[in-house]
Amino acid sequence: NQSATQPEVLNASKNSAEAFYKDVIKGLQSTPKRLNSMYFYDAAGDKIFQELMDCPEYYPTNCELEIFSEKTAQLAKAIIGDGDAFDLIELGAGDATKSSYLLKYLLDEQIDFNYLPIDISISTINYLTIKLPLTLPGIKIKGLNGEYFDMLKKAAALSNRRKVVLFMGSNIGNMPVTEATAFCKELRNHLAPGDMALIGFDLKKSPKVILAAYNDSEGITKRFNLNLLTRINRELGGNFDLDKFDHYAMYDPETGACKSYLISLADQLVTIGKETIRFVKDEYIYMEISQKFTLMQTDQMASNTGFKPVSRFLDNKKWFVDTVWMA
Ligand code: AVI
Repeated sequence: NQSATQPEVLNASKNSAEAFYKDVIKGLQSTPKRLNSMYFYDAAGDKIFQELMDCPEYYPTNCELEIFSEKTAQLAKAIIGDGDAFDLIELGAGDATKSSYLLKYLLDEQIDFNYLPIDISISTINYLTIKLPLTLPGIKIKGLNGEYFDMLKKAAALSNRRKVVLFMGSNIGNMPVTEATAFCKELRNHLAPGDMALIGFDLKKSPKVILAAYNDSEGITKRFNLNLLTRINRELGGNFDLDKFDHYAMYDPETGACKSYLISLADQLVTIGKETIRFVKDEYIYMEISQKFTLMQTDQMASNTGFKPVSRFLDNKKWFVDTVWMA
């Protein structure tokens, strides 16, 4: 049976090139100019993000890795419920390094679950569906490539088991708070009572520590941001000159917003397909928000969006939290 041995991937991004073009043009024709950081993750962006996760200043990955590697049994206990089979759905799975601790534990304990990683990056999904069955024999995996809620709908159509949705890595921080709230509400709408969400939030801490993570000394974050311009050049026929843009990051301890910008170093015209975008010197493109939270704000987010916070897991430094919410 050929299909049993093939990685299972569902790909819903048919019109993705057109949507990417429209989004980029709309963002760059807005005042102020902006680009959506969801487009950071092409194959090159995935690689730069890996480098970033290995760099000493970028702490969130290590904090969450500590939680998943040292508190695996407690995490598992929090999501297993009464022991019935469930679907473990991971939004923005990345390379699943952290969740693999949980997956291995569940497999070792012979818990019946399906693992459904969802990621916007097809290269990530292809990698996971090939790699995980090798490193975690016996895992039942189905990769879903596309936007989170489109794929959650697909996941719901595939089974009516209890769902546990992982949304780790402080990915929720890449939305402004109002959008994150709307996101959690929509997530709740895709779930039934008894389903769960495990969400990773980066916590407020020393502003210097936070800023350094988004302004690393090796310039990896700068390359990560500039890579989106390279991607636009390649995929959308753009002519950005990367030497004419610099990276600027700032953290506001009051609001908890850490923001990244690309600053135009000159008056310049950039062509993308049939559109021309004018930049004046020092004009910025707003690239990304990485919102930081207090524990109280995470609880408020749960109750404002129809969830009940049931447990939370922190790293030793208390820099990062994985919260478990019940729908
Ligand atoms: C994926 N996301 C949670 C990262 C973050 O920390 O906001 C993306 C990132 N951007 C710059 N560094 C890392």
